[in-house]
Amino acid sequence: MMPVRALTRGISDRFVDALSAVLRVQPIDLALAHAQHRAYGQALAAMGLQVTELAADPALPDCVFVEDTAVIAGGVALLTHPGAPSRRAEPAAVAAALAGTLDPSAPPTGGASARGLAASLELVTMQPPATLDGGDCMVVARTIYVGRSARTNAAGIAALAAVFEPRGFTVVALALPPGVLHLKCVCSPLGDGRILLAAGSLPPSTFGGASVLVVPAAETYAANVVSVGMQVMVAAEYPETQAVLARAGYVLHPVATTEVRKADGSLTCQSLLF
Ligand code: CIR
Repeated sequence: MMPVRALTRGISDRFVDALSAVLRVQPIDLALAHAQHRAYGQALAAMGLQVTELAADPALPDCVFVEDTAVIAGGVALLTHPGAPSRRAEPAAVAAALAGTLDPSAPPTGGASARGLAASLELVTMQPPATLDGGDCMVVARTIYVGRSARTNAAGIAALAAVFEPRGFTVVALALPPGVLHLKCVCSPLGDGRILLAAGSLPPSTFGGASVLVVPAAETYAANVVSVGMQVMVAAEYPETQAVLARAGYVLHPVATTEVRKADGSLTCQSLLF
């Protein structure tokens, strides 16, 4: 189903302290990060999504990366237990925002599960020792690919399967190439069922019969795009990827990513679509 809403979260005042494995030659420019994040929200709106932005939490440097806090598919939002200890307080605000649509007249469902009204989302909360980052999950039709990573453990994958397999999804766990933070650092779903994949990262056959569009290895970062139908938000700094997508008929929304990249972030990680 095509997403109609996007949830984002502002940039923390402490964004400069965000986790990062990349060597920051240039420090994060906080003002530029804010400007790029505004452009990100505008691009989501231009793609036809109704955008809700949660306030940033100054105590949570990585809070802009909301994708990692939930996996949403088939009318269910699984709130994650993020792999990085410093990020474990992030899902609470996202859960509250999604639950803010609760129908007060609906009977309580009890436990960690509740049914939202406006977004029709059922909320389920992952429990430790499971850990999982949403950036490791890629939903393509009724399949959820999930990367085994430093952030997503076997119990997290089992919890994902326990929630989504009874609801008709197949969960496929994948080994990631060395040094890759999240599955969606090397691939992302396009809005028409195709997959965008960085050359040399995972074999295209990983995705069964799905049609795969390949980004040159030199532009691996740009394999992470946000898609709604034929609309694609793409990192502005990658012309070859943009040419590949334009040739394939997609409408492009280039957005600058220089500052989130300094915190190991990219495009999908800044929103939850549903
Ligand atoms: C982290 O290391 O957790 C953040 N600095 C970056 C998270 C990026 N998330 C994503 O790609 N899904």
